[in-house]
Amino acid sequence: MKPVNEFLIQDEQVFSGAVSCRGCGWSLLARHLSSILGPNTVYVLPASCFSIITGPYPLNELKASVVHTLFAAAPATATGVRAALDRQGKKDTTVCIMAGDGGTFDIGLQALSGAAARGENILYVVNDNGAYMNTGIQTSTATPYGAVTTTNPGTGYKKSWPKDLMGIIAAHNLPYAATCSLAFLEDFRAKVKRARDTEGFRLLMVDGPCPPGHKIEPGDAIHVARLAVEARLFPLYEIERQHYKLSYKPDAYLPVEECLKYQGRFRHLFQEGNRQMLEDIQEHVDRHWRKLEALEKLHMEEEVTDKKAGYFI
Ligand SMILES: Cc1ncc(C[n+]2csc(CCOP(=O)(O)OP(=O)(O)O)c2C)c(N)n1
Ligand SMILES: [Mg+2]
Repeated sequence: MKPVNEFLIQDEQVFSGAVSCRGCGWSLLARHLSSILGPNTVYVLPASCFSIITGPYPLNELKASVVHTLFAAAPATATGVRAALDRQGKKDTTVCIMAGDGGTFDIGLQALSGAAARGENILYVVNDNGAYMNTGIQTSTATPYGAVTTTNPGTGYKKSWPKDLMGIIAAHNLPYAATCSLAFLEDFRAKVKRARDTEGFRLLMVDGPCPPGHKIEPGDAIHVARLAVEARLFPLYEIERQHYKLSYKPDAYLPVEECLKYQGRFRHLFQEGNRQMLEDIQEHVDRHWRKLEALEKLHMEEEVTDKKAGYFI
């Protein structure tokens, strides 16, 4: 028989009393991630909300070792940590970066690309909450089209599409990369396990609920995260050496507005005269989904051909 709560964490790797906001994705992410990675892990943290949440010693949240580093430098720092551990023969210690979207899509992108291209044996986890939340909700290149932030206020809402980080990552030919949602914990935990057990540079991108930044009720955080997946705003998929595989295909077609309407950062989209923007977002989302489906199909066709040719035997 399955336990009543199959996600009940037996061996907590975080201390109680996190200083995160109510409904913040960072704490839930850290709790589940660390429960799988275990104590034999070194976390490398560039500046983000999580630097504050995990805190300086002795106020640390994570029970494992933590290295706080510069905004732009987490993959370079992690490279050094990895090399030092390997030199000491500690090859089974996991090195895990936990970074925000600002530290990943923008400021740390060059270091990320370098470490990924070198194939460093590092797990990179990015909590994509769609803005520089820790310093007061400034726009990043992950901020969704149409969102209001403090640097895109009022009618100056963001008018460009977010960067396709996963596309950039796929181009690095990584052994494993995946998108994850805290509303789909079983899927998230399975991907963390797979990433943990893969050698080389791995990346997990997690949709990060942020009640103050997204202007949602803390109690709605997971519900909104679930709607983002159901509406295909945040599709769940895995990429293995440029081969895409969708992890979840929603049964019903849920319009994007069913998710956006809960978030105050999109409130203006529902005002008179702004209907076209909602349609533009829907079209963008539909096109991206079709692209993912096409990439998945390509992968399946290649696999059939490869099997016929005997490559996988
Ligand atoms: C070089 C540098 N510039 C600016 C900052 C200030 N700063 C600290 S955290 C942060 C926001 C980080 O945003 P993100 O990476 O998205 O993580 P989040 O706070 O949203 O979790 C900024 C701008 C800094 N620490 N270092
Ligand atoms: Mg952020």
